[in-house]
Amino acid sequence: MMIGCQSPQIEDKRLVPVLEKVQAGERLNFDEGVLLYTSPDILAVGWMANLVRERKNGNVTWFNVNRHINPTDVCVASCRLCAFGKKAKDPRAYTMSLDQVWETAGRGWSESVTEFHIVGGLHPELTLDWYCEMLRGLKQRFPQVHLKAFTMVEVAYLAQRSKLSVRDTLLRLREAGVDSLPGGGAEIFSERVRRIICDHKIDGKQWLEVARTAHQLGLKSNCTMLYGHLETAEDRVDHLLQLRALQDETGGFVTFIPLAFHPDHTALEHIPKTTGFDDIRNIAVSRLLLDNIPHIKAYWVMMTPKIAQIAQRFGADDIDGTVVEERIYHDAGATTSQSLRRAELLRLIQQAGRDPVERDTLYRPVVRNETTFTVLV
Ligand code: V47
Repeated sequence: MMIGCQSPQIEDKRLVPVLEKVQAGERLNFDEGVLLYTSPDILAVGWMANLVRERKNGNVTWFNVNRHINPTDVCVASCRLCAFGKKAKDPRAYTMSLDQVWETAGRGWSESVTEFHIVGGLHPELTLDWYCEMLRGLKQRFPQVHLKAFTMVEVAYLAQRSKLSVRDTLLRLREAGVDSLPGGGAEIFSERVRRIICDHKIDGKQWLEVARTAHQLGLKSNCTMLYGHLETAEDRVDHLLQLRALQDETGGFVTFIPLAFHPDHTALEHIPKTTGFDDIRNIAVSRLLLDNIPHIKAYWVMMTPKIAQIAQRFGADDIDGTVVEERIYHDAGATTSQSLRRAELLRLIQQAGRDPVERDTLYRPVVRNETTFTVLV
């Protein structure tokens, strides 16, 4: 039977009008978003998300061969949600030298990395010039690797420290080698919640404004939402609809990544961890609400490879990459491994009945022979 002609078993009859809209390709509204978050009928919600996922991405699940680099965990902000950031005088804090950054980058090389994902704390002393030198050094040593670097929060902080506009800061970073921006730091846009979980960070409006400026300069970015802390279903829907509105304007978001809050070693340690049901639901609802963002990523480090695999049937079309070395989630108690080999990613995707396609950061297929890779443009 053709996709789109089928109908799921719907136990929660309130979802019938939503199903009709999804089948007709119509945009869902705020109340429908809240219903999707509160209905116990996860199979119906997942069925709809899978329909949209297959319309947009067919049977493909994307993955990449990447490496995370976190140059420093020193951070002037003390966000309650975070276990990664440390004060400069904390004996556990670290800051890499430029040579250490370049050496770290080279360590994942045997897997022929196509992307470096570079984020870190808001360091009170590292300058924009230092970061630009870091980027230039990476480009010089690894010219074929895409640099996905600096969250909107880091860009805003670097701009403020260097007394430049966000636009000029982004221009400097792009000139030094930034190819696109990762999606972190968005957390949840609700001011009420943001005041509690990350009151030292830029607010939601500023996050969106930095993203808007990046997109206007032609830099693509990802976007995220942190869930599973103090937010309500309404806060989640509001967050997703604000991302959707900006995407209507700029078209600059490539992937959305829902991020489950990991409470260990944070000031919010008393909050229980998210459940598998919640993780799967966030994938599905984001696929349904974000009708204009091409990809939904099930980040295996955060949700475990097992849930990320199941998510491929509930709206996700991406599983992230090899990662190699992850600190932000592991500092907050993640028990997943630090890296997955390419072969393991292939096995996970294939056993979910999907066709794995290796991509570069901007979703161009990567073709490999034994020693090199080619990006199909
Ligand atoms: O920016 C911080 C969040 C983000 C915690 O763009 C926490 O492709 C949960 O943004 N529990 C980092 N989350 C991860 C991230 C990301 C990951 C994979 C791919 C991409 C991409 C982006 O994690 C942070 C913050 O929003 N975070 N602390 C915590 N305790």
